[in-house]
Amino acid sequence: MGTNSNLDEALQFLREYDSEASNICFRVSSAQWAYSTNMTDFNKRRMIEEQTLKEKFGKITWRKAVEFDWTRLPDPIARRQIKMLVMNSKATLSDDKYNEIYHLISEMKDLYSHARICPYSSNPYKNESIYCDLDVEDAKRIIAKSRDTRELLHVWREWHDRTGPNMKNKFMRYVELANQAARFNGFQDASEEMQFVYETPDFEDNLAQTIQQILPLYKELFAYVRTKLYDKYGPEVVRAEGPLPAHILGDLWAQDFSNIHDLVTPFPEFGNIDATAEMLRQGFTPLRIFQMAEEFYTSLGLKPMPPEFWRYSMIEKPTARRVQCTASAWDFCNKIDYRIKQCTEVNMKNLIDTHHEMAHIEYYLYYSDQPFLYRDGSNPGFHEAVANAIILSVFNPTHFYRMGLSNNKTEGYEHNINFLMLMALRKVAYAPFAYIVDQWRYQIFRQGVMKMNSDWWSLRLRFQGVVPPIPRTESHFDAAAKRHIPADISYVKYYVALLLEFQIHEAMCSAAGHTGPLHTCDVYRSREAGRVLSDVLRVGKASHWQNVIKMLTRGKSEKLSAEPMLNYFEPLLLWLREANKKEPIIGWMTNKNDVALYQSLVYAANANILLPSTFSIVSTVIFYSLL
Ligand code: X8Z
Ligand code: ZN
Repeated sequence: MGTNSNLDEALQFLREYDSEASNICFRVSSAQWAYSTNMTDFNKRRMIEEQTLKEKFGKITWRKAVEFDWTRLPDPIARRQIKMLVMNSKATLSDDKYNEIYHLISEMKDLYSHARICPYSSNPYKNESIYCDLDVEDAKRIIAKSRDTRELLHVWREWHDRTGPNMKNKFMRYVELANQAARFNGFQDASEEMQFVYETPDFEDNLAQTIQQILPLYKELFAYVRTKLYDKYGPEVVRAEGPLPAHILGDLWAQDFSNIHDLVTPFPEFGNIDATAEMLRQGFTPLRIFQMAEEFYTSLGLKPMPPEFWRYSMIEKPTARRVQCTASAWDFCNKIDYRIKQCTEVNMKNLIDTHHEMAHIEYYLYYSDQPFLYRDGSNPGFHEAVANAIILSVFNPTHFYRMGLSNNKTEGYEHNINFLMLMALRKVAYAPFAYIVDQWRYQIFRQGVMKMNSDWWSLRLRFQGVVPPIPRTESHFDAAAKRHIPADISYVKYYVALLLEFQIHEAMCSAAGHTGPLHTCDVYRSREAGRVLSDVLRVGKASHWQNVIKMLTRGKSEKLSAEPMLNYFEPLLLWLREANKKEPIIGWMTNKNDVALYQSLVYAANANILLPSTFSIVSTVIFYSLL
């Protein structure tokens, strides 16, 4: 850190930074947009050139920022902004190492995105030529739809074997460099640095408390799902009181169980929420879906989409050129240009996704008057939280009824329980996964890379009750089967977002004067709810996120809380308790075979001796890192 504490110079530096950073952000976004909506080699080259310029700018900015001693700047706004720039940690590395870590991340990302797997063949001896060209989307689709456990196992194994092991060495070097960069910045290691953006010393404790609050509900859900899967697949695949194997939960990472909702729906004869048929019957178009989403926001008194949005957004898949179809919302950083890119099809999922993406645009519009560094969510979870909080109102039988998309109010008890079950398979099932991904990363940064795979599965078993479907060793690297690990993208923000989503929903519902169960609340047309939301959006990152929660909860709390989420699922919890009455174990009983599936090295309890394990010797000499 430097010694300059002259406020005028700091303010001048920040003014220049603001205009240059906005300008560079505009150029990079424009080049990225050009490529994403027209994937030519030329556009790709231009995009890479602009991104390289941005990286250089980042490094130059950091050099200027460290000349200041931010701790002694008298103005809190300038102090916080300069601190944010200085703590852009990787820039502290030497040029060689800085380039090396970015190169490693880009290589790992390439390995992940180019991973391809072979399709399942029920008869491997049949002489047919097999093209091993299935990508992650194909793998996800098969795991979601197939109910053939041999096919599920094949796809699960292929995906995990063709991603992690190729990246393991690169990842270990990346851990070393990330830790070095963090230490240069005065952190103990990269885990401390990853948490720095949350500006809260007890952040990890706050998270640990919330997951403990959620786990009883998760365990009820888990026990119920296990019984249904046991009925479907039998004792060969599912142990009656044990954890569940990761390949039969309908998701490649076992993070979201909603793809198996057909197997677990409490009252199948009552069906579930689905507006697609009605949308088609009414002749919906992509444009009408966008107009409906905009009307949702203006009904809350929020801003309409600006003219540039309607002129330049890509709301349908073009036929004449290759585009990236993943839905996304764009801020071009010039206070004029905001766009959505989405290959909209007329169905309920796209209706929901459009509302979600447009919430991001509302956020951009509301914080556009903040300085560049504060044009962001209050913490990294806020953007997703706000967008998903809106979805809790929109993806809701009450809302569909009000919008003329369902013809009866589907008020009955059974409908409600079916709906809450679907939501729980998405949200409650996701909680422990979202929590452990960065718990694992923190552990690796702190304790080293010696037993990365068994650390991963220890957490999976402890918090999710999930085990690998086949034995794994340290030659595997199963965490890297999830894109965010090779791509160096923090994950705890999704856990934070999950909690906040319900906190925001509850606050808006209470402002709207909603009475009755939280899951039936739809804030459509409530100006009061809109005011609560716009107050959050306007702040951007200018204030500590705990102040924003305080504002949201009218001073009642400044913490992340699981209470609103538990409140939302309360009727389901009561139903699950009843449904699970005969279950001897709510949750899962772990035995030594579960642990033996992934502990390739067992640790002698009485000494630091590492013994190679076989499945038979795993016995009392192991100490379990389990609950
Ligand atoms: O990674 C994503 C988005 C990009 S921000 C596609 N999500 C997490 C995931 O896929 O694991 C959205 C939900 C959680
Ligand atoms: Zn989003």
